[in-house]
Amino acid sequence: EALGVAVIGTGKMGADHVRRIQEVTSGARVTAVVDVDAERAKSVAARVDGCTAHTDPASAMAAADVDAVIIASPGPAHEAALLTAFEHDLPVLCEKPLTPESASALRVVEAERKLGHRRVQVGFMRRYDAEYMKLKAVLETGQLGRPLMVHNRHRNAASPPGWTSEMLINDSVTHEMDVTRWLLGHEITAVTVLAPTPSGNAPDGIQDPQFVLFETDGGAIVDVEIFVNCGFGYQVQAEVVCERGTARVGDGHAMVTNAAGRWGGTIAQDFVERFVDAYDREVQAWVDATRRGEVVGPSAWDGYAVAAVCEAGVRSLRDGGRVAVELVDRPALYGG
Ligand code: NAD
Ligand code: ISE
Repeated sequence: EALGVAVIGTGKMGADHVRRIQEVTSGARVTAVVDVDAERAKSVAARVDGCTAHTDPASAMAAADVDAVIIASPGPAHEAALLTAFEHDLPVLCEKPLTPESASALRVVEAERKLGHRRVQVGFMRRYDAEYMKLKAVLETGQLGRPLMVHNRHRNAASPPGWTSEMLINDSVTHEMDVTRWLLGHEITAVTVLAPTPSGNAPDGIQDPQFVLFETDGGAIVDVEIFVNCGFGYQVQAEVVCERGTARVGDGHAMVTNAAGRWGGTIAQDFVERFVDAYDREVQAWVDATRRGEVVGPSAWDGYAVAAVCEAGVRSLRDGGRVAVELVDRPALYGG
């Protein structure tokens, strides 16, 4: 029987996940949606046969036809929804961030540890992107030697209203934090944020772009250009420099045209377009694992570690200089 999924938060990501589960994913159906905006929940539910609309995550999670939960509400609402899911022992796909601070992330880790088994997959979808998967596979063969450095570019066309300088770290560079830990198998030990004179196209008061440096416990150096008002589109690129060669993804050369004395291609305009296959693969992997009674993918521990790196990054942005990352010991549940 199909897995009954409740989707909490029906904004940009949540509504897209509802569409995905109904139209793309096999083995699941949306049985409930939740939004504090009752009208939004109702209008999304109306598009799905047998789907109920709720304004309170707890009422959806108590429903008999809800077997699993996708959390796509804003980060500050994640902790309460996660703890309620644990009370019902429901599997969860939680959009990044797990929670916005390391203290709340640690409370989630502790609650899952008390439950005694993993329940959470965090929505770090780049691990499911075909190009990033190829990059990891190449590194794992060892043919390029040891990774020494990673250069990342992360560009968005424009920042949404209400964005702050800290959100470049907490909402955007968070993906490079996860990718670094996953690709290299290292922990990030320190963060340094450098800030050029902001672009004239950045909203007033927003430090955009930023140049972020990670040091890792495996001795690698990782840089990230984050630029969320680049104007021309959505671009995510990574180049790993190893002892015997380099490997690079994200150039977007699926098709190159030649015409009228010029060559070129198109640039995606947002993450929904660029990472559509990654989200599809991520949700399918979650559904398949859940139906097998397993949990795969980025864990609550990964969510906690990234939250701790974000805090160091925000401190470096605010106070300048290099900030060390402090992590608690990794519990046995997460391989510690
Ligand atoms: P959004 O603002 O478009 O949607 C959020 C929705 O949640 C809104 O409809 C809002 O009314 C609702 N909401 C607010 N508080 C709630 C609560 N307590 N319970 C239930 N619903 C609540 O935001 P979004 O861009 O869809 O982002 C949602 C989540 O997805 C965030 O965690 C964000 O970081 C993440 N995200 C991930 C990616 C990715 O690439 N993986 C991309 C964008 C956003
Ligand atoms: C957004 O929240 C995401 O998660 C996207 O993947 C990222 O590229 C973007 O900068 C964030 O705002």
